[in-house]
Amino acid sequence: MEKLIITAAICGAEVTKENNPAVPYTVEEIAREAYLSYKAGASIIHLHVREDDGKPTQSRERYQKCIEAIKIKCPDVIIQPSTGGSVGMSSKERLEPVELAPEMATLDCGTLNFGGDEIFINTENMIKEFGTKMIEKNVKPEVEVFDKSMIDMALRLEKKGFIKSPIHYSFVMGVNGGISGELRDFLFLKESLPGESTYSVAGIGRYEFPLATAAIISGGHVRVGFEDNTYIEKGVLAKSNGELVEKVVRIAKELGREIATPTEARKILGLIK
Ligand code: KMH
Ligand code: ZN
Repeated sequence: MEKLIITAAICGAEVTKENNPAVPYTVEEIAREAYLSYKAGASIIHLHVREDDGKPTQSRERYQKCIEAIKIKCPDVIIQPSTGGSVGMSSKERLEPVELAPEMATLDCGTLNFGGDEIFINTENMIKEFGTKMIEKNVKPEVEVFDKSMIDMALRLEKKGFIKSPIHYSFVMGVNGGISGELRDFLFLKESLPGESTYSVAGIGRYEFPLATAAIISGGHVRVGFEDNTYIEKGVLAKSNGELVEKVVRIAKELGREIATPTEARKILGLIK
């Protein structure tokens, strides 16, 4: 089996310091959380950024500052900005970090309810626009899958030339409005992928570690972090994103799966030959 790529989603756009005081907002806090994750074994940082007061932003300048600060502490880590941003942002805003030509960025492949009255909008034309921009900037997309239909959309757009193959997917499972975090649904997603694909699994809340374990034993990759879950175990807040990554490393070691370095992750994802 390939080595395990661990992605740390350190910040997100929805989780706050009220959920867990260790959620990073400032450039320094974001760089520190990235470093603790990297030191623990993460090779990819899935990055959202905030203003100092915690307000989510897609500002290119803020991303630039955070990326520079992360690179000082983690020179070889893969940085994957979000183009999802937060619910309600325009396409133009969301695409801002792609202008920096990062190695990777997320590509959300469908619209879904996001709890209450929130709708996370990703129309077909938006996905085409985002895919085209990523091809132009030579950015590898990570296709975010909140439901099975998003795999089908990515495959249609791959055929039409808006997404390059092989596609790397991230199954984000257990969002209120998306597919559940049950094992049956994970197997359904995984078995729907063409053979050359790679995929990572992010379980929301209590699904984080059970789905990480399922991904480890089935040859997938894993995402953990405060964006998805702030608890290290039931009722106990994690002290840092690093602590969540350490737990995945422990599970992987017990199950005989080695952890990929950033260079190994680049090879697995086709970022380098
Ligand atoms: N914050 C969510 C609305 C992504 O990073 O591409 C979208 C999200 C997905 O987090
Ligand atoms: Zn995200």
